[in-house]
Amino acid sequence: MTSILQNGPLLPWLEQQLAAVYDLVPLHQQPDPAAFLRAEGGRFVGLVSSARFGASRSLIEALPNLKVISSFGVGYDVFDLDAARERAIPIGYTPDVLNDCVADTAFGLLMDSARRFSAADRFVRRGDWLKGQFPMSTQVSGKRLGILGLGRIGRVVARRASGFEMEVRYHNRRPVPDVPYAYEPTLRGLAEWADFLVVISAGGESTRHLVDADVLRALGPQGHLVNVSRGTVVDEQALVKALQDGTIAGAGLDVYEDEPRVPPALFALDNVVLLPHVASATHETRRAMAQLVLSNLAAFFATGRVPVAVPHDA
Ligand code: NAP
Ligand code: 8YV
Repeated sequence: MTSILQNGPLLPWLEQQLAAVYDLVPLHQQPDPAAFLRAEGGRFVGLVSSARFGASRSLIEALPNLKVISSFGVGYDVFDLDAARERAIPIGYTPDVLNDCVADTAFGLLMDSARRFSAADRFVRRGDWLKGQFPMSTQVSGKRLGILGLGRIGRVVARRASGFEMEVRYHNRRPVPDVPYAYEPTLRGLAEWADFLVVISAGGESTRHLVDADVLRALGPQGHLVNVSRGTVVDEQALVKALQDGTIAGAGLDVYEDEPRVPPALFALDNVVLLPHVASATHETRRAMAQLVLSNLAAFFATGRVPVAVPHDA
């Protein structure tokens, strides 16, 4: 049986499917993972991991016979791509199948931040409706939507916006051909123009703290920020301050800089909606992601190729 190392917990259904076909060993269940890797690292030809747990250089180097990695998730910011490339190890991942649910979540957070549904729910539960009216909120339809990262998911967010008659502009490093949305060459310019700024770029070093205090000032006191990308893209301390002092009106967050730790200062604020990184977490999407993890591995062992792999130049 082919030996596959598992880094971090996965969907139970996926773990069962993997264990039925491979000699699957969960590293996180070993009493001393480092000692286990020293003793047994040579046994594994495959590594299965996720956008949450990734694979560090030291893990990849501890597996001298590793030939393939298969990840549950589309973000690859927690994988050491150089370490994998040096040994020509392909990294399977799960793009596209999660676009709809992540875009839906972005739009849900946008609606919630503007219309204050979560805050209104808390108001009703506290019994405050018996004492008076909930304050008015902000209209979404017909407004301006800025998208940081018009990639696979960003384009679906833009399509959702057309149902709300919103005008869409975006910022990437490069303009995207064949889209009907205006390109803003700077993120600051996009934030200045937008009523809502949705962050759905890639994570990693190249996007670290792109949304900083200056960008939040440009978004302004009527503006709302939504982040479904990675916590690292937003300077979290600057965001907390901007929400506290009214530099921006509100925010909807699915991701944080140090998950699962959320800055406690945010718990006290009524103008921020906090989700625990669940944008892709529906039964349908998670099953489709799991299928891709399996089919990427199966194809590699049958043909030597991973059909859906992180691009070589990523
Ligand atoms: P994608 O198709 O690769 O799109 C990424 C976009 O980010 C591209 O438009 C890219 O444009 C832009 N970008 C990358 N670096 C940039 C930079 N330095 N400055 C400005 N724009 C930059 O990826 P996707 O499939 O849409 O996924 C996007 C990300 O969403 C993933 O990487 C992941 O981190 C996150 N995600 C989160 C969840 C969740 O559960 N919250 C779920 C799925 C995905 P250029 O290359 O032209 O700059
Ligand atoms: C993952 C994600 O489900 O795909 C990504 O990049 O962030 C989520 O869809 C989550 O990180 C678990 O791996």
